[in-house]
Amino acid sequence: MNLKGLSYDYVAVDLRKSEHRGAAFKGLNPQGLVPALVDGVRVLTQSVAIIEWLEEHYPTPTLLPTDVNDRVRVRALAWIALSEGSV
Ligand SMILES: N[C@@H](CCC(=O)N[C@@H](CS)C(=O)NCC(=O)O)C(=O)O
Repeated sequence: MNLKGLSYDYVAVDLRKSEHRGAAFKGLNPQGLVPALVDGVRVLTQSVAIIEWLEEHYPTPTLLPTDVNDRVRVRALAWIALSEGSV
């Protein structure tokens, strides 16, 4: 969101205090995992889904390469990183 120059309110969720397991946060994301992005009434979860949503709603500046073959490589690398121990 910073790279795209978007303004937003940041709300910290302290995992050390298990705030992500509390009713307030689970009301946003029943999975109890950060991040969660609230856009009005819509709550977005899952990092890659959030990034893809940001890219589609705010295409400039792009986070992805312009070449389709480069884009698929970036997406593959993202999924490799996320599949290492992620839910
Ligand atoms: N696949 C999810 C993974 C989210 C995730 O694992 N978040 C971690 C922090 S990086 C978390 O909330 N951990 C809390 C827990 O496992 O209890 C995504 O990409 O958003």
